[in-house]
Amino acid sequence: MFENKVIYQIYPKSFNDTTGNGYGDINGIIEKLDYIQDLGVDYIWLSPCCMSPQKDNGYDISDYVTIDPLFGTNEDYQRLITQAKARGMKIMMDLVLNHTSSEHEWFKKALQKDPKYYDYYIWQDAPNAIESFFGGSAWTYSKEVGKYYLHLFDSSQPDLNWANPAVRKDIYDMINYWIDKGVEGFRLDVIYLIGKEPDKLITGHGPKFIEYLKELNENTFQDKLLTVGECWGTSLEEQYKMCHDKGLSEAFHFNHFLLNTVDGKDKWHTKELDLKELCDCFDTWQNEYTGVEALVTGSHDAPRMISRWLNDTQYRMQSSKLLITLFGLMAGDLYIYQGEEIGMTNAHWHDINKYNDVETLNAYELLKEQGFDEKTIMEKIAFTSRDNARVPMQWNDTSNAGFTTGNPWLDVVDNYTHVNALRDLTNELGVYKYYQKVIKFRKEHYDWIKQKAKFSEDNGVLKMEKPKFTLVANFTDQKQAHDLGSTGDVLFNNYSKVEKQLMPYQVVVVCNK
Ligand code: TEU
Repeated sequence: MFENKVIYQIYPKSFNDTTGNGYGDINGIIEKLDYIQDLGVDYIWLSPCCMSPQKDNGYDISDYVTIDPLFGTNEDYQRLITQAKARGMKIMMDLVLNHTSSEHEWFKKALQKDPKYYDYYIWQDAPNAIESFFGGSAWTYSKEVGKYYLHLFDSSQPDLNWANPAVRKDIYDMINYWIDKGVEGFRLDVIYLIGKEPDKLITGHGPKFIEYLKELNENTFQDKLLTVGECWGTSLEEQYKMCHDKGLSEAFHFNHFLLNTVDGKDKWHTKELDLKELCDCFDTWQNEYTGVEALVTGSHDAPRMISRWLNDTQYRMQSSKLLITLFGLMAGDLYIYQGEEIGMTNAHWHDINKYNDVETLNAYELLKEQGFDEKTIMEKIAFTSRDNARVPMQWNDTSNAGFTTGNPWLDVVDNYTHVNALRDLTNELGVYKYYQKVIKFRKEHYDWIKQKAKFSEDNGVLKMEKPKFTLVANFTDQKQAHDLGSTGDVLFNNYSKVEKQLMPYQVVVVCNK
C-alpha cells in the first residue's frame, strides 16, 4: 500500500526563513511547495516543530500539540497541510515518543513527585552501566526527587516510561489530535527504544516493544497511514517483527550508514567505505527482506553521503547523480533529505565554535578526555558531525544563500556561491533535473525496480543487475573497466558518453537485451 513513494525530509530550522529571525519557518516551507512538488514528492516529512527549548533542535518536545512560535503557529501548520494536499502531497510528522524535554509539564510535575506524573519517567536509586547516545552516563541525579532519572540522549531529554499505561494513553490522544488535523504520515523517532528494561540493561528492541507498537497502531494509525520507524543497525528479524502484522509500515535500519564506522557503532571512529560490505548490505535488504525498505541516503543525523562516500568537490555533481541513480533504482520507499537534490555538501568546519549540535559538542569534550589532540578531534567532527547536513538550505548566491535576511542560526556553507538551487535549476544538466528524471522513471517502471537484484563489486565499481536493467557505478576517482559491452539502450548516464572505461564517479544504467 505504501510502496514506491517519495518522501522529502525538511529540517524546518534550516529550510527557509520568511521572518528574518535566522530560523526557517512553516511559511517558508509553504513558499517552496512548488519546488518540492516538481521533484515528484508524495510526502513531506518535517523534523519536529512543536514547542521545545531546542536543546536538541526540537527532538526535545515540551508541548506536543502546540507549534513552536520559532516556526509559526498551529494555523500555519494547518495551512501547510492544506496547501500540500492541494498539490497532491501529504504531511508526515515527526513523533518523538521515547522522551520529552525536561521542560515538559509532565517532567516538571514529576520533579514535584506528583503521584500521577512521577511514574511518567524512569527513576532509580543509583545509576547503572547504561550510557547516553550523546556520551556519558544515561542517568542524572535529581535533587528534588532524590533519585536518578534515565535519559538515553541528553540530560534535558528524560525518557518516558512506556510501561505506564497512562503515558501510552496520553501519547495516543496526542497522535489522534494530529491525525484529525490532517497529518497523513508519521516518522517515529528512536522507536526501537520504547520497550526498554533499564534495570536489566535492555534498551533497544526490548521484550514488550512489539506489543507496544501494535497497541499504538491499533489506537492511532490503524495501518491507514504511512509510518516509518527510526532504528539503527537493525537485523532482518527485528525489522520483520516491527513492520509486519499491524506494527509500522517500514523502518530505517541505517546499516549502510554504519559501514563507515570502525566497529559498526561508534560514529567518531571512522574508516573508508568498503564497497564489498555495501554490496552485501544491499543484497541482504533488497533480496532477503520481505517488507518494504525505507531507502535513505541522508538525514539530519548524518553527514552528507557524497562527502563521505564519494567526491564533493571536482566530481560533486557526478557523485550526487550516482547516488540517486543507485538508490532511486532500488525497491522500497525513497527518502530524500533537503539539499541532496542540488548536490549540497558537508560543511567541513574545523573550528568547534561553528558547531551547534549537542551530540557534537558532547563528543568534542569526550574525545578530549580520551586524549585525542585538537587537530584529530576536529578532523573527526568535520567528517562526521550532524551539523554538516543541518546547515541552511542553499537557495541562491545572495548573502546567506537566500536562506535568511537575518543572522542564520547556523552558518551557511561557503560553497553556496556555486552550489545553490537557483543555479542548479537553470542548468539542464543540473542535479535537480536529474533527480526528477530518476523519480519519474521510478514511478513509471516500478515493476522493473521491484525485481530482485544481484550486487557485485570489482575494483571500486559497484554493479547492480536486475532482470530488466544493469547499473554500473564507479566509486573511484580513476577510470575503471566495465563489462557492459554493446548492450541495449542507455537509461541513465551522468556523463555525456559511455566510453570503453567508466569515468570517475560515472554511473551508467542500460536496458538488458
Ligand atoms: O536520532 C536517534 C539517534 O540514534 C541519533 O541521534 C544517533 O544516535 C546519532 O545521530 C548517531 O550517533 C533521533 C533524531 O533523529 C535525532 O536528531 C535526535 O537527536 C535523537 O533521536 C534524540 O531524539
